[in-house]
Amino acid sequence: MFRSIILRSVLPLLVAAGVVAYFGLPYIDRLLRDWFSTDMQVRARLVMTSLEDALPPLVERDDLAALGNFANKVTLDQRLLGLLICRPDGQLLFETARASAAVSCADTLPIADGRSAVLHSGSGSVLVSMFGQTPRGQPPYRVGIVYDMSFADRRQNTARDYVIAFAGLSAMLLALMLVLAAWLLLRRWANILIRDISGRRFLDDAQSPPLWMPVLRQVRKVLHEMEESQRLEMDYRENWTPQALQLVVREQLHSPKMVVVSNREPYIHDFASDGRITMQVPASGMVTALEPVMRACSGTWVAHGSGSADREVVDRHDRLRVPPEDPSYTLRRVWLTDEEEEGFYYGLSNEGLWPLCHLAYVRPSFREEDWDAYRAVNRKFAEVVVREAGANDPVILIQDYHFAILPGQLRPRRPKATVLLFWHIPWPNAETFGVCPWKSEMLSHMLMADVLGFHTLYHCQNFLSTVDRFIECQIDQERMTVALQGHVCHVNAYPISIEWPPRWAATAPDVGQCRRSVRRRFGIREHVTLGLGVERWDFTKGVIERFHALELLLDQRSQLRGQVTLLQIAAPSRSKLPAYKALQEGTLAEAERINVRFGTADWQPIVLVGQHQPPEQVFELYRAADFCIVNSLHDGMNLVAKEFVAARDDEDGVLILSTFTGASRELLEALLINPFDVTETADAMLRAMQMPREQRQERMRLMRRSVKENNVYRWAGRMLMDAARIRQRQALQNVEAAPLSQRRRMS
Ligand code: GDG
Repeated sequence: MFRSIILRSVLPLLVAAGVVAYFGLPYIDRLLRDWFSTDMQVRARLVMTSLEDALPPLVERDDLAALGNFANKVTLDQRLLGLLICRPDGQLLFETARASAAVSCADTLPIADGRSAVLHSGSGSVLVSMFGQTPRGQPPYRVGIVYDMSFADRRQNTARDYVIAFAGLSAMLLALMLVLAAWLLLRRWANILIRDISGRRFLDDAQSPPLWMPVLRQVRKVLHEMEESQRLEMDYRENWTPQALQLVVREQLHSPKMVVVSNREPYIHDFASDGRITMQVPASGMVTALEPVMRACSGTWVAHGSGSADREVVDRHDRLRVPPEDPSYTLRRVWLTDEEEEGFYYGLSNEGLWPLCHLAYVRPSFREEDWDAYRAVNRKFAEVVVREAGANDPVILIQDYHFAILPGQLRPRRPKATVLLFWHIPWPNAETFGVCPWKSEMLSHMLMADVLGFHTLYHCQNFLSTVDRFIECQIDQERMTVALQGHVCHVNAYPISIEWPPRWAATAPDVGQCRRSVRRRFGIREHVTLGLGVERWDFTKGVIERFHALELLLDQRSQLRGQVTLLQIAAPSRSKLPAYKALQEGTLAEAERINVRFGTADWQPIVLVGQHQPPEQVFELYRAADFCIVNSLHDGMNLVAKEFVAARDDEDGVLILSTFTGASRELLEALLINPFDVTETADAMLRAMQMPREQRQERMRLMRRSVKENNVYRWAGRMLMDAARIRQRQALQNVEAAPLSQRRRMS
């Protein structure tokens, strides 16, 4: 491109300058010569005027010596060569030495009186001006004043050199200006054109290709970006990816400081029995969902450092970069005392709010000291978040029921922050929530968030009617907003999901191999149908209920004994709490009872693994199973169901799913059951065992498409796009509210 600009504009200009110089120089020469001649003539006339009075008596006396002296005085001017005095017929009367060397009286005959002519002699050119004199009583004579024209030649040459240099330089300068103007015009044109086509701004200042980059390459680069961006925009609807999410953060939120806050940390470091430090990814739906989002967006994740070796691996600011294999964000650990953990985590969060929000019929406990600890820990996190957020207007994503009052604690400290609170568990109806002794304080603090997210519309509506019942505020049911003390909170449903494609898919063995390896590991024979359950060991997940359903099935259909095994992974969770301890004991006892009742030497109806499994092994289990059962009594979403579907790239396997999970709103091709109905659950197990392969595949195909489209990048992307819209609206309101003088400064 640069070469072509040179060829097309600079060269023609230089050629034009050459042509002008070639044809113009003789003209300039003539012009200069005329100027000098005229100048000489004027000078000659002046000299003649000064001679006019003194000359006639000297000529009359023929006093050559006096004439010589007189002439010497007059010809002090270096350029004046001398004088000639001739008779009109060419006879010499007098001449100075330098004049005679250049010209004779005979040479001057063609020059009329009062005229000048340039004559050329061996020593150079001279200008001779002739003046006729007719003194009274004397014969006429002519005075020739001879000027040296060689200085004019020299000047002419210098002047010509200057003219050529000036013309050349001007041409160069013009060419350069032309190139620069063309460059800037093209750049602007390309930018405007592309922006017009796309309706968006692609070249923001930070991203603009450097000025020196050839225009065509710049245009190509911008077109490429546009194409990429359009592809990502199409992806928004069908195929959300980490790149699409990054684009939202960059383009719509303008890359703010992102801070995620949760109780559970994504990586836990513990001391093993031999003293080594081990690392574990906890069994947590929140971590499963948020971790890939943070990998894509980066930023800081603030969480409770709960591992026994957590302090060993952080820096002096309690931070460490994760994930260990490819660090892309910062984990900032917050330390809690045993008392804080007791009241905040075990107490109010898991003995109060967790059972309150899940209709699993476990009675919530509310203790004043737990509430105090809850408030204190929220305050502690608020301090850390404010410090980590640094900037004035960060985006803060608060996770779950552990931090219901955090939005209210952050708002006064960071009024310009965009605060999102996502509630990972169900929201009960107003009546149920009404039993919480601190409901008003909790709700009004929650409403200080800008965005309040739930998995389903149903939970949103429950929340709005709870707020309506207990808080003095303005609710816009249509827009789902709540205005409280001048702050507007947007309530919306964002169904959470998992990363797509799943991380382990690239390295997992094929399904056949997974089946063989899992069966070998757990002693399950080839012909036995393998049912799978994977959960955090929690009373909401319906583990004992599914055992009862299997028992009923085996009881009613004795031919199925020896034909089906339920492999149950139960990762211990909140084991300190009485309800969870009782659940674990109850689960173990029920599994044993059923195994004793039906089991044989080479077959067990239930294989219960009460231990946390590495995530890649969980993935292998999903691939090995014939059916997966998710019969939660109540579940915000349930990611196990989605993980099972995502793991089945062989498009096989049956999902049994509780209608009391958020996931059942999306995975309609699962066998949907009421988990409280043991018979229905048992029937679903039977259907799963008997379902023809084509039907299994058709259902799985449809569910896979749904999980792929509604993946976790879409979940985060939709929330962040809403956050971006709110930020833009707030910025506009600030501008409109500002006094005119301030507005001018802003713009
Ligand atoms: C809450 C809401 C909502 C389980 N055992 C192991 C293990 N897991 C993983 C699963 C899954 C996660 O734990 C459980 O996710 P869920 O969504 O089922 O449930 P919660 O932890 O209760 O999560 C829930 C979720 O938040 C997200 O919003 O869906 O409704 O209750 O990813 O794979 N992971 C490993 N070993 C195990 O033994 N590594």
